[in-house]
Amino acid sequence: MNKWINSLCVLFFFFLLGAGQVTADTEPVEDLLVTNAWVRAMPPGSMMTAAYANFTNGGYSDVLITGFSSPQYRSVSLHQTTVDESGVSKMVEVTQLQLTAGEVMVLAPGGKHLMLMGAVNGNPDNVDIFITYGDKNIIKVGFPVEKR
Ligand SMILES: [Cu+2]
Repeated sequence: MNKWINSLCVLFFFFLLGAGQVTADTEPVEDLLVTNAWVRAMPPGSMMTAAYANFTNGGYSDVLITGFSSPQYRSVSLHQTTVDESGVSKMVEVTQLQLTAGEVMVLAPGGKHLMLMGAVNGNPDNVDIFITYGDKNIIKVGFPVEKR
């Protein structure tokens, strides 16, 4: 039921996006859209996991994402997984994420991800993540925990 409602919301957002593009002189409805959000399910007792999503700039100007937080994890930071010359995989923190108008940034396993560290109260079924962007805008996005 919840998933069904989520899909409806996503469809509705894309409808709004499309409508915005037809009448370019109106204000954008949403400048930051978060879709396909999920958190990797971890074994009981794990203190950390990773979150993934697509970030879409549905507005007409650049969007700068500057911060992430969650009441369920002590630390939420954006990481980029890279592989160095010797084939060793490592993660580097990305402090800001700039999205140009219309850009879609995909966070996926093996690339960019949100690192959730320090589970406050065990492994949740759903993680609320607050995203700060632009001029002190904050949106709350629910990330379902999934075994993938
Ligand atoms: Cu990481």
